[in-house]
Amino acid sequence: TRLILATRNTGKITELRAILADAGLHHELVGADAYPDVPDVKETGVTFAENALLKAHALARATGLPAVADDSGLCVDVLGGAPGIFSARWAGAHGDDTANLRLLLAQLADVDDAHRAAHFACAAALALPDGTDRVVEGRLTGTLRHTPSGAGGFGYDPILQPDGESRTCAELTPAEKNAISHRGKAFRALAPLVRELLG
Ligand code: ITT
Repeated sequence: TRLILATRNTGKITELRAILADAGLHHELVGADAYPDVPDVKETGVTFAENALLKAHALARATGLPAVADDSGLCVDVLGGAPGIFSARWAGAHGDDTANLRLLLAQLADVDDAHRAAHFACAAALALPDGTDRVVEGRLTGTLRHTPSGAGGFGYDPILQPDGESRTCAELTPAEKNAISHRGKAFRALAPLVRELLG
């Protein structure tokens, strides 16, 4: 069966292909870019789960095929959970990872190491054309560095150092990141639900 990945974020797509294959899902995975006529859904939800479901349902409805979506972000304790669901457009323009990271570091410039706790969160949603859905979440906790380090991954990876690690997420190999990441946890939990509903 064909399974739509309801995202245009290439960093997510690369990770999802590896995570879903490792979880034993062998569907033909097609990114949202394969359906250019389907307009992007407005992410009007107030939680990661709501937004992931909105994205999955929009693609499933428009294509008539099952769709999975990822809504994710970085939640910083000292900022009351921000940027959270606004992580992709924290500095204004949607998806400007460099500007988002730079603004966040500026906002945290005076925050000492003891108060730089944060976590990545990911909601993984599955929607079928008939409206059936499932959603699960995963987290990766850590602390935020003062300066970026590493060239792997995407987004805020160069500043998040997972608990128990001496490297940032951007310094981990892709397999190391997927083994502990919010996205890895969420989609490994979603995989059996996909299998149950799609076979
Ligand atoms: P789609 O809606 O098309 O999936 P998007 O990039 O707009 O793509 P989100 O609204 O879920 O997706 O925003 C996620 C943002 O959170 C992303 O832009 C990153 O800045 C950040 N983020 C999510 N997962 C991350 C990860 O594993 N490492 C670093 N940053 C991450």
